[in-house]
Amino acid sequence: MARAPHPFRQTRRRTLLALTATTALSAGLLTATTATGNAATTHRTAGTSHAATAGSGRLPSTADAGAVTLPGGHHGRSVPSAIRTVSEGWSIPWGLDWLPDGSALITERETFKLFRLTQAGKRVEIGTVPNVVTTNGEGGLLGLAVSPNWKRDHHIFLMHSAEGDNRIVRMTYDGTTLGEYTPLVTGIKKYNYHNGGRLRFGPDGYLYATTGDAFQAALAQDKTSLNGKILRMTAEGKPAPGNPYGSLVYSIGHRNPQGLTWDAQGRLWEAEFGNNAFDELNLIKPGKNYGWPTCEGQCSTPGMTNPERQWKTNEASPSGLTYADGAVYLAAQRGQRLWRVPITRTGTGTPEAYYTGDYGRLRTVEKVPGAKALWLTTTNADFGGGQPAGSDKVLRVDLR
Ligand SMILES: [Ca+2]
Repeated sequence: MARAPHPFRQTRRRTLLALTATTALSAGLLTATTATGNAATTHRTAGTSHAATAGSGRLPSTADAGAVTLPGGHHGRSVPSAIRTVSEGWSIPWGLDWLPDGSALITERETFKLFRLTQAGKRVEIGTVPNVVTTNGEGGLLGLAVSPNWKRDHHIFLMHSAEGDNRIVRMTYDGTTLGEYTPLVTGIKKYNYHNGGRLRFGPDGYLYATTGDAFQAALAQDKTSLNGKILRMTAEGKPAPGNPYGSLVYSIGHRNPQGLTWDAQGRLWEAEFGNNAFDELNLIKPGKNYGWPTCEGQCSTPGMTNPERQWKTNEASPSGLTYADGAVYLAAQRGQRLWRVPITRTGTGTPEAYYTGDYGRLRTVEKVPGAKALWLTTTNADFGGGQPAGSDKVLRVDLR
């Protein structure tokens, strides 16, 4: 798509928030104009680094004027207002999910360890996940999901690279000890790169997983392959009822997806790494084909579903994705920023970037349960960041 210099200079976001019904019309023009735009401006607010970038990869398919015109004033209005370090001394923290007491379980990709971290920042090492191997790239110990029934079953779910495959396994964690290891889905092809790896329980109670194409792009279009897909399964690793092909496969045509989240309407959003042109934010529907490798970003090939948003890879390269208070947040690695994308009734509003360059590469972002806040992890100790082991952090972002 064309990327001509943008004529609109975005002023402070509060100006946008104060738009009246009358000026909402011009806001619509704003977002329409950004369809051909690029970075508009960068500004800093007191206490918080806040780089606002308008017009990254706006796609002309949805009416995102709704981002500033929805009634009630409750939709998508909070923004990052403060950031602080919760915990230091991490090495590529990757999977993160919450226990009922508000503490988090966190995996480290290359140490294969599982930790528990309280909201107050107390870290306890729980143990090492067995059978994990590094891929000297993007594999290792990846996603983590806590059973929705954890108080009863003490189950946690992990996705990792093993000697011969990538796999999804179940373990027990009773609050103290890591126990029984049960493979649920094996035989997902692995490679140094493109291993996907996010795990998430959906509002329907089923477990979703993202798998990469393992550097074999054609697998993404092969409905019988587990690679380059979003998978949906029962807690036993069986195809969830209603899956489009009667298998684990939920959607196809993905390259290296690592972000999954559901919005307030229960819609599934996904973030994935593009190759060298465009990263994507997709609205996922069962049985749809998201294009890779025929398309990277938006295209007009029949049968392919276009992304809702796309970014140049140096602006994003998104891993984690989470929904909070009317927006999705993408943790960008190469882009070294946190993207906030308003979610509207019909699509997305204009993305804004926060903390650009301030914390290096970002990996995982998760909404803190019961709080208007996010936890955000860095991934500077990976091969892309080149920082020593122990140099990563867990950060807390307050929304206001
Ligand atoms: Ca795509």
